[in-house]
Amino acid sequence: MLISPLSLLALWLATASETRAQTAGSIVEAGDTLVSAMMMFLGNEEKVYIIDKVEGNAAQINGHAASAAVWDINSRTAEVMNLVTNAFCASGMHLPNGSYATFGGNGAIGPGGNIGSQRNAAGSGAYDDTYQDYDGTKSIRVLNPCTSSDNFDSTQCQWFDDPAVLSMQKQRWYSAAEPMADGTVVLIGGFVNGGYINRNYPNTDPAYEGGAAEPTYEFYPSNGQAPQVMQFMIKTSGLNAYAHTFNMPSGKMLVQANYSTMLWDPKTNTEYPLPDMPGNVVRVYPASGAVAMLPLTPANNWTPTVLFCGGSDMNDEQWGNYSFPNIDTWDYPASKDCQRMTAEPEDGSTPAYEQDDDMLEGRTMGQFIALPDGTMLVVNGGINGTAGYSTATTETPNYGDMPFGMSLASGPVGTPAIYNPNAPKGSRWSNAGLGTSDIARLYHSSALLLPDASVIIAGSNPNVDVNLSTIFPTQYKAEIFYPPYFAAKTRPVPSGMPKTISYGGDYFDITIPASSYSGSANDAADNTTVMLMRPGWTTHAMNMGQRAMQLNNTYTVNSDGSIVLHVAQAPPNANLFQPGPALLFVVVDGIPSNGTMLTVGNGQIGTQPTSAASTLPTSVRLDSAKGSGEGGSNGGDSTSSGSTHTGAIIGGIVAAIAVVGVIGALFGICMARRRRAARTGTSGAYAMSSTGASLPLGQPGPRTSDSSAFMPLKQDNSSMAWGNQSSTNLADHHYRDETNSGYAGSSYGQPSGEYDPYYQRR
Ligand SMILES: [Cu+2]
Repeated sequence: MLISPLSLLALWLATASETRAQTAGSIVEAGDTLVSAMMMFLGNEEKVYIIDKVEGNAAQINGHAASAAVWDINSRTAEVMNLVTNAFCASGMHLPNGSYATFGGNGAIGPGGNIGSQRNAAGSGAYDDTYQDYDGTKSIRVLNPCTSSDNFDSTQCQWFDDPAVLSMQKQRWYSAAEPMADGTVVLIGGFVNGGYINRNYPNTDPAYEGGAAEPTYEFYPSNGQAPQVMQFMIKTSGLNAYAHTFNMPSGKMLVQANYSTMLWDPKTNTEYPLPDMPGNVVRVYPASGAVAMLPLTPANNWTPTVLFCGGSDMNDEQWGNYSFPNIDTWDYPASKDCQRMTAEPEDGSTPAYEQDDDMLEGRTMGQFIALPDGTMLVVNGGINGTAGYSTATTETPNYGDMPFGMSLASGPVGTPAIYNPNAPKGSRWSNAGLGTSDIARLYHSSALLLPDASVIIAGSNPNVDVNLSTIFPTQYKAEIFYPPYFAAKTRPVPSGMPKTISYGGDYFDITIPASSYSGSANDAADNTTVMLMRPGWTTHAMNMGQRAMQLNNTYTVNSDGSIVLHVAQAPPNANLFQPGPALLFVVVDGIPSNGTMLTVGNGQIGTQPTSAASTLPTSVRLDSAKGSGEGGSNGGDSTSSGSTHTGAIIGGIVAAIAVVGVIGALFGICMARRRRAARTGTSGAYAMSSTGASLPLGQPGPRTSDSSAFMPLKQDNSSMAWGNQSSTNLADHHYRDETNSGYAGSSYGQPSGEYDPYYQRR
């Protein structure tokens, strides 16, 4: 029987979603996000939620440009969602019950990033008639993640976004967000309305900048306390937005901004200075270093160490002010410096920065993704410049002379790199076997660990509004990066994964069948880890709340080759891994299972129940037991990439692919031509490389946007958008939890669940 090549092509296309090659080290395109992915978070095992700033996205919802979407992991397709306030450069965090909240943003804006057509008394945008967005500077937006079995049109599956009901006490743009042990989120600092860096120059009012800076912190849910000034925000004035904040075992927070570092007690507002950042490398926005906590493991007794890599060592004057930098940042190399900080050393020694291996290349806007094999992936960013966008710098006052359009960075780095925290110094970084993307991921890009242990990479728009023709355009394409462990022929398929993890208490059992590994069962059991992974809330090269924690375990090897893992609960200190959603992976010989979404803690805001650390039975070995899985696992060797792990179905259509090979080849040629055209076309060329070294620095590219339409979102105090913000636009009756004086738990929140507007309706 003859089957036409076209029908075979149709068959191949129809089954393509189940036959995706998952080649270790590769980066593959993964559909469109509909809105540019300035922010993402993993809602559950099916859905990634995406938020953009308000801009002129073609995708519409309710008669206006959409600024939010939900992306389905299996189908790699997105659907728009409705947000009504402008989440431009907000922060975000999970809540203990698995909901997510995003905090603050910008005023209402219209086309070209101009202030919305209807203004607040202070002159910022209250609403815009075209984009139909509202002021988001105080917004608290809450989402309860849903799955395909839910009705996405129901209120419970949509964003709650009503500042008249739920809002912060202060306007915050680029605030930090970090949860305490009881799940209460601390919101720290920010700009009032926006800008390049958070100061005027000269800097005569480092606390408030005439009303443009917000040096206070507050809590969500509110404890009723008025926002308090954090002195550290004044000390670090200018470069203090999106401060890096990590809760420490004591409940103090490690806070890093500008050149400064401290431990801070959020309950008493007490500051404990730590050493300055060596080399005066700035890691916060817009230097935007890659910063993350290293995995918490039994070997380090779950002692947090934070790794700071890249950013910029531009000097104080070069940084400029609210309007723009004083220098042409795109010519200034980003830092490759890495430093470790253990702020609360186990041995009680004095905390100090420790020089770590340089990255393979300098990066601004590089981003760390903790992987379940215990390594740290860095993706995205550029080799020169900073985050942010502008129509001018002091050195280049005319927009038409800016070589990369509004982008203040250049030299996008398309090749990821992997840092192994346990490798000897001098050998911690590698990009061997890792592919290179030709999609620039600069300002407003993002990345996130997915349940199958791959990584979604999306976003990038260093432009004030949607611009599809400039050199670094608004980007809607998502990509998936497959880490080296995708070279494994067999992935573990554990059973008995729990739905909750407590702080201390009885251990639980997870079974690994013999088919999940090859070789000696004893060896496999010895090389198995159970990893609790929180992908976090990603925006601006950060994953707020990201954590990786190895749970203690012992094991029993059975004669049939199955391995029963006896797994401890999380250590009995909720400061280490704050309550809320996480993925649980079983990792055998460096090869992770799929992650199971679960809840750490009791799902409530409030003091978390703790018990004594789990007591584990002694391991039982059996020399004769062996695995029956297909061999050739990569054993965690990150250099052995290049082989392919695919679903079984792919073999069945090999013949079909062979028959359509000619068609495919023709298709491939067309695509290659189009890609070449895209790279070398009139929209301006840049070369992606692993180092970005071949970039045509200073080479002007044409641009199409109308600079006269651009109004910087932030200005110095001469701008009418500034002055003391009276915040008349938003209800001053910000959200407060109910008073419950009888509750003896946390003084920072109430256990009612009312912090989450969805809670009582679920
Ligand atoms: Cu931003």
